Amino acid sequence: MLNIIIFGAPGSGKGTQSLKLIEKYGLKHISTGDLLRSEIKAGTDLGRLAESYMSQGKLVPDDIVIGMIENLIKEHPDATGFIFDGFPRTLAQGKALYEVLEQNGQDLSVVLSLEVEDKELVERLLKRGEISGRSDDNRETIEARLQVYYDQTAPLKDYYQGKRKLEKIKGQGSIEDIFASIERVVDGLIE
Ligand code: B4P
Repeated sequence: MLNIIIFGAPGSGKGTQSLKLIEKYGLKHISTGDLLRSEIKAGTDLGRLAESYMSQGKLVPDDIVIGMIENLIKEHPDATGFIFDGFPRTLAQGKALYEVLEQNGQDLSVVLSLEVEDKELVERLLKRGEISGRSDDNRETIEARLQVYYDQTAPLKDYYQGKRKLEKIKGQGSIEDIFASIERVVDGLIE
């Protein structure tokens, strides 16, 4: 069973590399960003609440996101493993994930941390904003998201380093070269 967290700042390529991981290793992809965006699109109460945070670059409250993840893990008892993309983003989420995996008889395999300089993150997200139509891909919100990342999410790196689960991956360069670095780590876990 492979349970992988793909970790990094906004725009670091978590979604991009997750797609390649699914293709190669056949894991169940759980992207909290995608889940929240589909709630917004469906016009649910949860979606309206999420949008009020996301459009300002803030994190959606922990209890909402943790509840979504718990349900998904329980709904897929036969999965060969999960890729957690964009989750956890706070220490509380990290601790909740450990508990829910444990309750389901599973463990965390690795945290792949995509390391990208701020300047490139901003450039990528502004470029994505030209085509994505995402309300959070504009300069002001991108800067707020980066600040939230350093304040609330980056401390998780120390948490996972302490658990000897953190693997830093150079997240700049071609998508293929970055994935090759990821493959080396993941293949090493399987062998
Ligand atoms: P997410 O949907 O997780 O999005 P992200 O951090 O912006 O993007 P990601 O890192 O996946 O970047 P991508 O591969 O697309 O979060 C959005 C919001 O949802 C958050 O701000 C928050 O409000 C909310 N949310 C989500 N999860 C939450 C949680 N757990 N708790 C609370 N709130 C939560 O790459 C970005 C761009 O770069 C793309 O255009 C891509 O094509 C390009 N790119 C990728 N790799 C590249 C490379 N190597 N070179 C050049 N460009 C590259």
